[in-house]
Amino acid sequence: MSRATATAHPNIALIKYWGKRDLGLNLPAVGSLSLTLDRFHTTTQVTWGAPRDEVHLNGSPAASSFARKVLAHLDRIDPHRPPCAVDTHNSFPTAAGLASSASGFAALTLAGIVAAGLLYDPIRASILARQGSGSACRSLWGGFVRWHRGTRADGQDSHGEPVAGPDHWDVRMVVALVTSAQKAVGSTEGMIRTRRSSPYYPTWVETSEADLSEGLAAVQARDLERLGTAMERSTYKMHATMHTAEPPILYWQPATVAVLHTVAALRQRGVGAWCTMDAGPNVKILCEAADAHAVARAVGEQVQQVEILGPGGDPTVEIE
Ligand code: 2P0
Repeated sequence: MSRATATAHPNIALIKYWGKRDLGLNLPAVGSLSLTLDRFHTTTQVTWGAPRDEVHLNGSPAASSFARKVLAHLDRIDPHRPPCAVDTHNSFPTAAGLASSASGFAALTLAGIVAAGLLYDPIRASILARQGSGSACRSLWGGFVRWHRGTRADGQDSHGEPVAGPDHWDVRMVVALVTSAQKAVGSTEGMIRTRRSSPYYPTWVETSEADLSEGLAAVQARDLERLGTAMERSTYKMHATMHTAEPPILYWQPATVAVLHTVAALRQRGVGAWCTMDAGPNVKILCEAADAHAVARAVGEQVQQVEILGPGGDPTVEIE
């Protein structure tokens, strides 16, 4: 029996991943760019060689669909593995569009590899994490991370790559929590429906490469207006494909729209702040560290909770 505990941070996409070119291997239709966050984290302990397969989430036995996904992921690490026990905790709401699957599968991959006694190689780990949940392949590093779309059918060239560390640029993500309820349409289902039925989907795929180049250049130049503008464009285009799917997928709540207007008004007054939204109603606002408290105050009345997060570091792992 051996045991390892890993901690990984979620990441928020600045240029979005939406759509799969291969469902089985979780290969994306587009490349993406993210910022790994500090403070929020998933901690996952894997016991390699337990009396039986067992999965706990936030202190309780996990639902069977969640447990199946977790155990299937350990099978990817070693198809001949012994029974394993997994105990995982999120320091923030699970499955509410706050990227818990990203930090979750990154921590599970890292803890699983180390508990199994295998050599840890971040690129190999990123390829594995991607198969658990696409965005997880970006949480194997801190700071700004690019996910290469790749072209190979076996997915070996589709993984994360660190672009700039957390110290490169001291920006903030103000997370405006509209609700911590679990989302009605999961990301995977949403992506499949969008690809199948939205007339805007081909345009989303065709134009994403230009947004990614723009985002990468803006990060290198530490140009917030350039990055914020590209991020909002990528967000609105992604949500346009959801809104035009059949049946439509509308994650936005009234408070989501209220926050979007508040941030646009802040910008009119000269505050550099830009919005992004994922597969859920919460809004994340990118701004300078010096403006974060003013932004949080401006949107605070409109939502349940506001959190200010900065760039986070690499995942960590300990062997017991
Ligand atoms: C992203 N999202 O780039 C995009 C933007 C949501 C909207 O990655 O199906 O949990 O497990 O690969 O990674 C959320 O989807 O989806 C996501 P799967 P994942 O962050």
